[in-house]
Amino acid sequence: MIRRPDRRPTVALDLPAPPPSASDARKLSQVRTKSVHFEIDVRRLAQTLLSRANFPSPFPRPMLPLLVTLLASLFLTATAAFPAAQPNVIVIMADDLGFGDLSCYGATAFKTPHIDQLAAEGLRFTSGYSTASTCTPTRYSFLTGSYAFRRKGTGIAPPNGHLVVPPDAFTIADLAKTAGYRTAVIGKWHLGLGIEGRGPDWNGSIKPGPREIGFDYNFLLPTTNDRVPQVYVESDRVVGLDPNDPLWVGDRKPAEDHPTGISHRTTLKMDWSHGHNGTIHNGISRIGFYTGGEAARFRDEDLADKWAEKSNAWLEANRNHPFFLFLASHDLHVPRIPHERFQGVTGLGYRADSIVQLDWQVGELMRTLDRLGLTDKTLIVFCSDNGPVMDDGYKDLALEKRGQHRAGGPYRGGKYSVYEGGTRTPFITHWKGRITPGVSDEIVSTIDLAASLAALTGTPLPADACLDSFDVSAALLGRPGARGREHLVQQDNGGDGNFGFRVGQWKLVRYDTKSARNLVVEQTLATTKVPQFQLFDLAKDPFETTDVLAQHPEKGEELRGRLAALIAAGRSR
Ligand code: NG6
Ligand code: CA
Repeated sequence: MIRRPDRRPTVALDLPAPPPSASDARKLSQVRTKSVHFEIDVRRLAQTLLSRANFPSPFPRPMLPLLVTLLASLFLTATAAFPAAQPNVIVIMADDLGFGDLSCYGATAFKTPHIDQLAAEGLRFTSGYSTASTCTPTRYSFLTGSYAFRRKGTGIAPPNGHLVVPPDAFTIADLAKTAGYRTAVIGKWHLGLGIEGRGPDWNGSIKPGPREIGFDYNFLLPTTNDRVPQVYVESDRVVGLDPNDPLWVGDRKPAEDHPTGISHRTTLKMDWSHGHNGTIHNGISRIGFYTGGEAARFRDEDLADKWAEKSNAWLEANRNHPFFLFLASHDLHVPRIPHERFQGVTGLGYRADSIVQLDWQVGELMRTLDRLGLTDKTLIVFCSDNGPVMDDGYKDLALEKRGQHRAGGPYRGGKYSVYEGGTRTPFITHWKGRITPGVSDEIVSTIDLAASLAALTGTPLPADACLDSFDVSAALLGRPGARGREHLVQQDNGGDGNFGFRVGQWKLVRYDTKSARNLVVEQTLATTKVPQFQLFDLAKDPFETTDVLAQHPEKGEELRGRLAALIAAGRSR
């Protein structure tokens, strides 16, 4: 049975803590103040100690729970003045950001000073991974703690796609709520909305969505900005929609004379290179078609400012309460249209300009946390949803203007591939006063944030949820001797039997399709033939150039067997 918390959105006011009840531990885990948070730990600790202690008790057994509660309450009264050990948590997920795309990860062609500061004051991981090499499966596994390849239909979500996280799944947002946090997602969603078979009801109540899977608040770009429609969804409604101008979204041209990227190509402000030739909005043609909702449509240029505005407002409103914020930037996904003030700042084209915009946004967030006095109470995890791509469908000169910049850094392959560059991405943790600054080589993945948050907050994970999420919290905080994952599965968009399987220095690459997409990032997007199985020694060959399967057949067999068993088992935790 999956245990789910109360998903009713919590209000923005600080409510007084209800009195503790010995009979309902679940209720206790949902109460709303930091001081009571702390009491959950004390209660659990006291219970554990009492149950383990082998001393003769002067009290009859049935009285023990009451005694525990009394002790806990006394202890609580005595310690309520101390701050809770549990941090606020902000996960900043960038889009298509490669390992080599930040100056703290070796980029030299431009600077990312705010993210560099985050890394300099925190922990910079050299083996931090997104779980998949495309967006939807990484986000699915981040939220559910289970590998996306275990569930059909978790590949890149289409414009009218339904919510791919089952509403009865236990998510990281549920976990945070169970621990008493307020929860929000702001930014790119791309996990579908609405029920299966119907998708989002754009003109009505868009449910289920984030609020049905554990988030109190959401302000979203529904899919990606190269997909229609260009509108925000707040709670369960399209923002600013005029009921007299309903929004229609579809995958067929609605009328013969509907202007598209094909019929009106010469009018576009950014031309497409493949796909992306449907409805035109803001001079850019998209994947899919839509009409109406004119008043609700946004400009691509304003997305980052909107995320900053909304996240600042939400942080302000929840400053006195534990919070969990999933801040999902759209930078640097296509169409890469940074705000006018960032256009041209790097001289490397809009792809790099969008990285500078992302860096600005991180700076804004840090400034807000400082202003609200929350920097030392907040764990920030900065990560990406997949590796880099140059030409992802628009002629934005990413390739032509890149100069010496290598988006994948020292790794081969990018977005869509299971080579290291597809998922080994920037990964930084920051918690002022708690994390000793440094660099970590431990293996951590975005899928581990659920189990790690459970450990950090002292909240038990239901046994049948978060099936592939490991508690790497000690590694995330850089505790001496702490270990990350022992093994890691990398996947592409899913469904085709393509996997990377890393165990320490060894990496098995399995391509059941025998073809790899985006193996070479610095060229027009292409597919390359590859053997079904390859083995690489990442310690000697981080770029995965020399297949050593023939030299180490037993290692290859071992990893093939382990990967197959792990897939068949349905879980790895
Ligand atoms: C692909 C799109 C690509 C991008 C990707 C999703 C085409 C030809 N390509 O299908 O442009 O949108 O989906 O990217 O349509 S992701 O980062 O959200 O996974
Ligand atoms: Ca992405």
